[in-house]
Amino acid sequence: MSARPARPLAAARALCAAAALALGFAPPASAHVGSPDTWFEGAAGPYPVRVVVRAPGVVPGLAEIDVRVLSGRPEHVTVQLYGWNVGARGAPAPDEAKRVPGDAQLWSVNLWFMESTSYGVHLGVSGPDGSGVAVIPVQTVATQRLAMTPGLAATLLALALFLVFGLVTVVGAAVRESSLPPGVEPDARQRGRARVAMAVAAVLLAAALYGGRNWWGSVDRGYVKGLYRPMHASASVADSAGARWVRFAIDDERLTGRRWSPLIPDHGKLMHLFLVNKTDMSTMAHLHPLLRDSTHFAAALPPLPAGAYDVYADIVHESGFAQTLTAAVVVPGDPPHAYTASDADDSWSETPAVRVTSASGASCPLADGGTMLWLGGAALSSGRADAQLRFRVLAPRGAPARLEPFLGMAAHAIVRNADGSVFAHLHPTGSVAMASEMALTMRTPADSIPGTLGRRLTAAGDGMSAMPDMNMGTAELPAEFGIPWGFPKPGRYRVWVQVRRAGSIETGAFDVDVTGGAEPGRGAQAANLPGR
Ligand SMILES: [Cu+2]
Repeated sequence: MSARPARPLAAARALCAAAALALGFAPPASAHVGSPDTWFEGAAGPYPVRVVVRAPGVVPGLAEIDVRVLSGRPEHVTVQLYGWNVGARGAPAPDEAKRVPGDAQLWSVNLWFMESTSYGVHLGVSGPDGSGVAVIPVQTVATQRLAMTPGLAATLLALALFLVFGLVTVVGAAVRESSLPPGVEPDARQRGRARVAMAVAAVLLAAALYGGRNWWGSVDRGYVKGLYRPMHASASVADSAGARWVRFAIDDERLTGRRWSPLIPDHGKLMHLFLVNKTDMSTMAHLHPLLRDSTHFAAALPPLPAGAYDVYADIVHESGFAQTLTAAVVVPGDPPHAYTASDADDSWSETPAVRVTSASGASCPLADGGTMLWLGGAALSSGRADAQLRFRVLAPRGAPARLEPFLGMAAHAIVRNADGSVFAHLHPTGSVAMASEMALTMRTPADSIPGTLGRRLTAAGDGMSAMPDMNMGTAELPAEFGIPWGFPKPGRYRVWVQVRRAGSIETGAFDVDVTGGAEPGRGAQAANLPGR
């Protein structure tokens, strides 16, 4: 007997149910709001790479993948799509990327994403320095319905009219004179029969067109129904036992009576909850709520200024599917309450933001007396894979700061635009959720039962030391770091950057005016997305 599961069908059914819940019911535009592209920085074996996957916004759709091999002598760059629950045998053959002329480091390839699901893009790089693979989590969801251009509609309509009238004419001619010897004129009876046949043909064609229109409409409605609709969530503030709590509930009616696909910890936390002051973005809190049950979370609320707040919750499913849920909450002004953090890594910031210019960058004073520099010189909007926001942190006396890992990362950036239609949580590794990368990398065929992979990831030291390139331990980090990202659309953004120095979390805040026209690329489509 083999050691396979005794009831593969049952396991498969459970898996499908989990997939339906993680994917079918909650397919967001990746782990972010209003920024559908995936940014990744990591290593494919000996080759450091920076990658951007431009989401097509429709499924099936063609994604554009730009790969920058930062050093080494690559000869081949390939990409291969693995569905989250499908191994190498279920993956299509790898596609070869081509060099982009005029840029020695840049490679590009277009890839079809056929389903709305969680994919691991396996990026292979090989050459005389050896070969290696990086796994980039990409979530494909349909976020838009492409409209037909007037030109195409007019052309199709003209062709259809030509075919309809042509067919009716052919039927009439066939009935009228197909059986006549050459040169003989049809008589009145034959003309009459032809008119009847043409009328019948016209009615049948009209019925076929009507049926076709209904079919077109139902396919269209089905597609629109399957479009991204964020899971409904709500947040509230409650005082209990002398402390103030912010509660977060995932209360979407689509979850009623269904099992919720298991969550896995990202940076060791099941949920990262961000509160941003709605009116002026002057306050940002980054909390890690405790799990009350599978859809209810609560965190001690820091003493934030009273006001209306936008709430963003980052979660990752076992399938590697990451999503950001949104809600809103009003923080009341009274009574003053005692605050004890419910999670040691919770933080909030009222740091006044400094304005960034693309030429000179900006310098933001930190609470510990040090400084965070936004390094100038980079474009504030970019369509290619070399976009990176760069920062340097200085200690109070101006020397490079000795940074420590904060939640397993050198830095965390939180980006929100002025109207709240864009929100992103980024790291030096890009926009991908670390937990997604781990889930897609560590998944084995034995993880087909919901919950198994989550337990294994949790057991692997809060998921922090499970992968070699993420295991920073307590090693000292460089004072300067880059965060690969491109702003998805023009406008005013605020960017908060969090690092840890001497045991405390320091937050820098920057205001950025992103102009349009700087090679908008596919990002221009994102501007049309319903962000939330
Ligand atoms: Cu983070």
